[in-house]
Amino acid sequence: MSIKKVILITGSSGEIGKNLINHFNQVDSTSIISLDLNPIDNPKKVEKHIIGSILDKKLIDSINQEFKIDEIYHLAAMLSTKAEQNPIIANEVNVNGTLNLIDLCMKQIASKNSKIKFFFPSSIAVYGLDTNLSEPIKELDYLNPKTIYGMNKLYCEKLGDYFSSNTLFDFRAIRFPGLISVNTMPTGGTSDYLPEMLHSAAQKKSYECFVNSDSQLPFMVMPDAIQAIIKLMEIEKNNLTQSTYNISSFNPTAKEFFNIIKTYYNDFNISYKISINRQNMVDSWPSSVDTSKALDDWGWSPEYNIEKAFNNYFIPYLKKTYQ
Ligand code: AKB
Repeated sequence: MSIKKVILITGSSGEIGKNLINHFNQVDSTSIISLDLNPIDNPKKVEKHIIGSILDKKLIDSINQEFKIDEIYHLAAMLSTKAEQNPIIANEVNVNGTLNLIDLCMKQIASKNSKIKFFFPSSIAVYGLDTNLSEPIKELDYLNPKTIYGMNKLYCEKLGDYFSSNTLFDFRAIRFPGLISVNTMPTGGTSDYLPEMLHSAAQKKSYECFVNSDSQLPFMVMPDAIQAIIKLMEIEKNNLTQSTYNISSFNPTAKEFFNIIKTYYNDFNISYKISINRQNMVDSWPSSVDTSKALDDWGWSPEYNIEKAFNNYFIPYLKKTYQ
């Protein structure tokens, strides 16, 4: 009988977590241990769901005692808008929580003397721009985050590289753009305006947008995000020239996205009530990122451009869900 790969997913009830569990649930050779402050939708999809905090060191230690873990997908985090409202708590969750999971890896390596892979979801928030730039931003450019969330994510990237001096600790990270999912809604993010807009239209509601109509960020659909995580984690380490990569697919302004939605939901209306704090965050992030290193090192490119996203992903699902 083949031995199953044991993976631990933190933040398993979040947007990426839910979709990652759905992916691994289709993979027979994987045993999922999930950890979140909240219950998960379908406990049958995982070997064991643990309700608890990544800050609970006793809980993390009990996980270390109970399981021999092969991979960790550490998705638990406080996103940018909520983090900016609670910077001290955000730092505790986003940094010390991550350190607790890295410490778990060190203990796992010490006890089983075998490799452990660690996936870390970084963010475009690690970039800090004072003016809007049209050229795509590369991984080493403008690493001057203006938000606590971006600072947290950049520091955790550095922690991953630091602990990789232990060659059995295999740290890999993606700087996610805004993500749009049909089956989940974001909470506490700043890029939430596009998914919120789309879901409002699908529910025949108007939408009050918290950033101005010219706001422009890189985005991608959730299926591409999940496939990118899998692809990055499966590629042989010697193909990678760095630990952290940009990925993205499309970058419409809020107005452009609204205009496309309008072609499917012609009664949909939008208004703007700008949140200056959230506008400042969006304005400090790049409108586009250079994804060539992900293509060169691990062959990644998005399956969904914005046209395919609407025609093959958003509309078929949303029209069926909100008939
Ligand atoms: C957020 O808005 O905080 C996240 C992100 C872009 O990292 N969605």
